[in-house]
Amino acid sequence: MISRKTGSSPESGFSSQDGIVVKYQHIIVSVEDRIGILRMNRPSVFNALNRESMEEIVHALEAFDADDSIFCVVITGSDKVWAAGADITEMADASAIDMVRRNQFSKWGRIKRIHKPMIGAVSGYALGGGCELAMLCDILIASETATFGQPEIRVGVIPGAGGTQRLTRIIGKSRAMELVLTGETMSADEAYLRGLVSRVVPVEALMGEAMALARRIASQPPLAVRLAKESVLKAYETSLSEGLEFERKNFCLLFASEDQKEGMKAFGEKRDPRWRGK
Ligand code: CO8
Repeated sequence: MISRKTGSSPESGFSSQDGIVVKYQHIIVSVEDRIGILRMNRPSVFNALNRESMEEIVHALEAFDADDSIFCVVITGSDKVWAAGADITEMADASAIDMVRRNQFSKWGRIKRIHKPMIGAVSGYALGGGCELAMLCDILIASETATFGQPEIRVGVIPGAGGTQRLTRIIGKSRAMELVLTGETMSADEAYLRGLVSRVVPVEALMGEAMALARRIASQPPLAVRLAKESVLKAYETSLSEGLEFERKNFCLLFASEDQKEGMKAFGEKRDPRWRGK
């Protein structure tokens, strides 16, 4: 169980069901209106993602995913920065073998397996690993100050957690190539025009917009939300005919749910459906 929000201040601890409290150092988690909120919080280094913070992020997301009372997740940073990339100081002296043995990439793979919808509310810098983390979210909302980029080339490497693949699929080869080869950044407006984010809002409206969207998703039938997310993500990983087959099977599967019966019955009775997640 994620510790519940009391009053208006978020909590930074994680309580397991047997009462053990795990304190997070680099993130703040809270729960509000059935939405799990994860805020990256390493301000002194622009939320640079070191191994500990990645451990915490994955731990919190998996805990949200396992908690039946949580229906949607919002990930955010501060007004100034989402995350300025992997922690360069932690990697600077590493050998290739160190990097292989650290096996950090398995954490990123675990984020991809989260079933609940993840909305990224991005303000300020989303660079390198920060941009890659943003692209693991299902929906991105940006503030007007959001800046996206893969500047790894400027520190002698290339993106390592999906940047060359996901950015290219989202914004197209030519512009992705420019960003990856020059390390230059893209504004929030450009990110919107190229389909990386679904809307751009003033900084002060960012969390309100993300939470309102999360609430709208949380009010939908959870099984259908889960299979809809899986089906949309499949579009990135497979051929059209395999994706259509996958979608069709998920569509048929939902006819085994009580929520499908309730949803269609409520439509006929001209009333709001009561979802049970079954
Ligand atoms: N790692 C470590 N520290 C960082 C990072 C980072 N990525 N980014 C910023 N910081 C630190 C700075 O060192 C500085 O610390 P201090 O005050 O102690 O000197 C503090 O944050 C503030 O930074 P700046 O003084 O540079 O602030 P500016 O406003 O001048 O600039 C920038 C902000 C533009 C964000 C600038 O800090 C910057 O360019 N940062 C690096 C961006 C970058 O190159 N990111 C890519 C990193 S490599 C990567 O992400 C690879 C991912 C691979 C997957 C991960 C698997 C391991």
